[in-house]
Amino acid sequence: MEKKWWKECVVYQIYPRSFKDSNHDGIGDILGIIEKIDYLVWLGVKAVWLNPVYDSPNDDMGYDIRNYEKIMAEFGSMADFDKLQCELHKNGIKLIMDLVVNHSSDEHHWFVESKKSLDNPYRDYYIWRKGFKNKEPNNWSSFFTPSAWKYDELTDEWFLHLFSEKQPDLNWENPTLRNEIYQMINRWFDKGVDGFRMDVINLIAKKPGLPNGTKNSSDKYVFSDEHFAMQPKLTDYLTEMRKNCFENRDCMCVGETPFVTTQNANSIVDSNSLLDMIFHFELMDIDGLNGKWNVIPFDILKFKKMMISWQKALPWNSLFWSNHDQPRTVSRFGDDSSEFNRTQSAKMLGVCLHLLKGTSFIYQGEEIGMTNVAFSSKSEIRDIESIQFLKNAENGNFVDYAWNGILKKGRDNARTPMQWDDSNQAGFSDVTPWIIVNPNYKMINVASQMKDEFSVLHFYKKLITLKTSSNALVYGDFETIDIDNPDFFIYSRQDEFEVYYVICNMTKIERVLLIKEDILSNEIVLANYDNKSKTFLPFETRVYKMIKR
Ligand code: TEU
Ligand code: CA
Repeated sequence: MEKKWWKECVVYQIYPRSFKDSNHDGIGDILGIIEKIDYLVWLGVKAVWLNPVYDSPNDDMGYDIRNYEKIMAEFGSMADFDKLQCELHKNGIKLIMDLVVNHSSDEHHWFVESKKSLDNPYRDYYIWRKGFKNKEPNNWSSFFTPSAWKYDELTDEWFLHLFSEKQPDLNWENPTLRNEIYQMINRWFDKGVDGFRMDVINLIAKKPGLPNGTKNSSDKYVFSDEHFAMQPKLTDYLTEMRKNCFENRDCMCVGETPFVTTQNANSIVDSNSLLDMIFHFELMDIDGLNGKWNVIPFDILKFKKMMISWQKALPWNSLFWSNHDQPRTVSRFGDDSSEFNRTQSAKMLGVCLHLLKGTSFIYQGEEIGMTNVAFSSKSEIRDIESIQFLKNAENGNFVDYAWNGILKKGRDNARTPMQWDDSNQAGFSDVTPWIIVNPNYKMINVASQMKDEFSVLHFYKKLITLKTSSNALVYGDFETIDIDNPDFFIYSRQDEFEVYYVICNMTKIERVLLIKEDILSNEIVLANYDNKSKTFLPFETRVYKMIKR
């Protein structure tokens, strides 16, 4: 297997708005990130992915970009950015930027122009259509709103937006637009960034003719990913982008790709090497039935089979439990009902996922086991997806259901400030922040865990060191053991010199391990209990190492 720096590092995801506020306005910023570089170095991460830091009216917290080459004023200046990049590089940390090119903000000058007239040179940068019998051009619904179309009176046409009304989709069929995007990407590379996480990149090609969706076609609006995800044209665009931007650069590109499957992932990653790796959504969708809000219990066997199928399907995977769009890992997949279970399950989950084969992404706060937030009213919610969902719920009379869903799955769970210490506002800021601090910050924070060698934080540091210092854990083969065991996830990673055995009791109950392999006589290199017996305690995990002779 080809060696690459991005296979050998753990990536730390920073949501800048909620990481550290340096200038007392309650909003995290770039200078705040710089203050915390020592922490990143201590933790052992070798790359940082920043959520969008570009100029934006923040309808969708930076995923609606007004200017791709200007820094959001609340976050600082381009000089601050340059300083951050320089400081990170000095400390051996790569910088991965977010690339949001399925859509822009409606305040981007391209769209401001595009709206002006049918013959404006920028008209074709976006997807405009005549109405169908005075209604939307088709029945597509969007991620955030009932219809994916918005009417514009001036030219009597509608524009497509797969996300909010302030996020019009860019028209990738237009070669001039594509070229502008490639040049913009190259200017960021010329500044020195090391790669991109590409937002919903598999949605950029839409099916020609934009046909009506057919799922539940009795509904007025239909979610029609069959017409906008993984379309044939996508590989053409990615091939062109790779040629123009990524080829001959030592960079990393990871595509965020909803709806991708183990069957079709190979068309955009791997042999065609269009993308280095992808974020698929199968793990994120595992506890939802027909959509994220209908929450069903986490099924361990289903989880194992799914992870194994991805390990087998692709030579290289991305590994993540959470991100800025998802609830907190320990609340969702572990157990946050007691301090003991929170700590043990957070450690077990860390081992269980991050020692698989692939590049690990750790979302800020995961390393201290931050939890979901007990929001108490609508006024505390900031996320456009949750706000729109509540609005629909009010109209449709299902507010209790919606609120329950938001507490469990809402994106704001991941967006409350990083909990640095037990001082006011968790050491994030000294004024009231843009979103509430999780009230549990006095108990769960970086400072207290730094002092406790048995904390989740110290465990994560060891886990990161273990993973990144072992060839077998980076490049080694993956095999499962006792695949049908409903309680344990057991696998091995090995190269020609070493074998690692990873054993996780994924349940909150003591379990006896019955397997024919003799694993337990090997050396333990990482564990969350001091225990060597066959009886695994609640959420117990052990990593064994065997030297081959
Ligand atoms: O997310 C894409 C995406 O598929 C999400 O909308 C996801 O389905 C949703 O968050 C689950 O609730 C990316 C960004 O990560 C997200 O923050 C943006 O809102 C979205 O794209 C639009 O840019
Ligand atoms: Ca600030």
